[in-house]
Amino acid sequence: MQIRFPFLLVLCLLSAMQSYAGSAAIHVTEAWVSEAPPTISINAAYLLIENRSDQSISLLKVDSPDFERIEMHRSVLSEGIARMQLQTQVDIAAKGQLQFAPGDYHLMLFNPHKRLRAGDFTVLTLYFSDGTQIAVDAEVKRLQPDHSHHH
Ligand SMILES: [Cu+2]
Repeated sequence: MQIRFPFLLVLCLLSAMQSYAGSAAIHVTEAWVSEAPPTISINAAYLLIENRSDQSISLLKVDSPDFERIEMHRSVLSEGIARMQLQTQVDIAAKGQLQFAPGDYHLMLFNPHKRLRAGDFTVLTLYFSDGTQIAVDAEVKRLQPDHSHHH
């Protein structure tokens, strides 16, 4: 923060942020979901998790009312072939951040209850090891054609 607010005002701002995001320590931003082709019942989702606390925190589970099941994956290159590894938890270091992005960590969203098109929104709820739950709105966006083969 560039400007020095009076202390009480800062406290008010902090508590407002806390009630909005569910946690002062963990911030989840840039959430979006890739639009799936009409015949595919799997979407991928990406987001940025920031851990502002002094302790490492693990992401344990993600769910959404619009999907039957969500898995945490990481894409790794082995012998020239991109493979996905299921992650039972994803650690975010103290004062660190983790970017979920195409070709790296991502969420796999299975069996949408309705077809989601670009411009739609869904809610992703993230469950962390410290008990924090954070729900974020994720916009559905079209992937660029040259990224559509990542699975
Ligand atoms: Cu995957």
